[in-house]
Amino acid sequence: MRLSRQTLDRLPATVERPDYDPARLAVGIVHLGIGAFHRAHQAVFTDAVLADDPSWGICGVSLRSPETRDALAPQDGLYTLKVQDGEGEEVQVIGSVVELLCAPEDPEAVLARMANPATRIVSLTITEKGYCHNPATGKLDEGHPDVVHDLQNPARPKSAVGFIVEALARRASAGVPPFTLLSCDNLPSNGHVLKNVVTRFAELRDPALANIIRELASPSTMVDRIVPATTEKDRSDISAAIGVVDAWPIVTEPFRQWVVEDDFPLGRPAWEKAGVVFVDDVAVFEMMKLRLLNGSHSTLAYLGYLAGAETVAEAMALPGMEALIEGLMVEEVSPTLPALPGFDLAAYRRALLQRFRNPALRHRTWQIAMDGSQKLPQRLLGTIRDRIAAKASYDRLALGVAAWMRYARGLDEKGAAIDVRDPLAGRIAAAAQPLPRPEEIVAALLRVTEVFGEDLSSDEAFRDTLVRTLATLMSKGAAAAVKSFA
Ligand code: CS2
Repeated sequence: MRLSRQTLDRLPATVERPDYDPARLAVGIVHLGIGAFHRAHQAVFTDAVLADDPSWGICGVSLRSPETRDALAPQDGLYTLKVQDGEGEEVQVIGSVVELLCAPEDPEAVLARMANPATRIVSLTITEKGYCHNPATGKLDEGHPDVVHDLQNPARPKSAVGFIVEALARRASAGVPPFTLLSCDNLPSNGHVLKNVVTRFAELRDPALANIIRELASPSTMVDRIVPATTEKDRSDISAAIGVVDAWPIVTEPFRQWVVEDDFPLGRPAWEKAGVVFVDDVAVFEMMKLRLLNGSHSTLAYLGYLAGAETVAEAMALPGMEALIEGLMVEEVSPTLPALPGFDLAAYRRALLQRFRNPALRHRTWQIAMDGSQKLPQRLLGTIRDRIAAKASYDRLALGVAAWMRYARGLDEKGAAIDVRDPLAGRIAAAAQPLPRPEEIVAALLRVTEVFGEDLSSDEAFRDTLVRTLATLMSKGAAAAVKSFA
């Protein structure tokens, strides 16, 4: 038997379930990129306030594969959320996703849903690379194959940007006001980045449309919850625990945070009742989270992977790693953060270390290592720029970057191939793999200016620091390099 509206009544009493009738929900939000993160974060905050207003149900769109739709549509969009740490677990069924669409199969259905006047918010978790932008400059990559395709085929788009602009064009011609755009990806000023790429794309299509888009609301957000990819074991354990089959449950940690700029001309769910924090400017929160959490995460991922740690918790247990990460946060990142009056930064950092240690989450270093070329700029390189400007040291940050270079080259410490997933993987491996010497590898990778920007690409002191760090990493190995911080 499958989890569905029909079987909700059969769930054990310990399983929390929707406090509203899922059959009465209507779609008010279209979410592009219905992956695990959305389902553990925005969909959960929304689920908590639907009893007040059932018009904010979510239509979840996959831009690539039909897997999520295939798993959840037979379950009426319902799925289980298992929240766990070393101390215990809670199990809840989430009902906020009411419709599932797979864009490549039926782009027209997605556009119709986005153009529908009842859709007032279009939110996104499409990962960094989904923005088709140059990570160093934040500008639309006009040569991106999906951008080129979508400009030529506006009614059958592939990219999120293409879908958004076509849907806005249809709304404009029908006299329907634009929806609010809500980026929930780990990019600094994600609302601005999104609006910039969308506006530029519209300019290339039709300047009149670009003028309309310039006026739309695209608040920035800071999102936070650690959500590892679901495993087969999660599926079978959770299905056994709830007594019906759930084809795609989600496992996550207790911590969750969502800070949002309050700019929703067509309204929004009463998310504040679920703990969402509304602010005028999210930039400081975003910088803090991207640099402290995600910067540490990427450092843990590359060094941990190279040293043979499969999960973040295992990487944290490597001798010296905790001291390295704590030092990175305290000595090198925190001094670059603007003041946040009344905010206890030390407690935030302590909580991060504890979250990274969570033994109940099997968060693979390989998963976080993905798409490094898109992540490095906002996680480590911006911090390094600030440290250079302040004439301050950045040895631990450089170790994170050198570990990325070592990893992205595509050969592990035993010379075996690494399954590097990154839009630039081919180019990076072609440039760096044939080269044996650290100075050559660093020089080759610094030429990737969409990662390093023109400034860092040509900064000699930065280059020398990386060469020195990569040389140590290559001669001693990652485990020993980490151990030296013990
Ligand atoms: C991680 C993030 O996969 C990654 O790159 O660093 O997904 C991280 O778990 C989230 O940003 C936590 O909020």
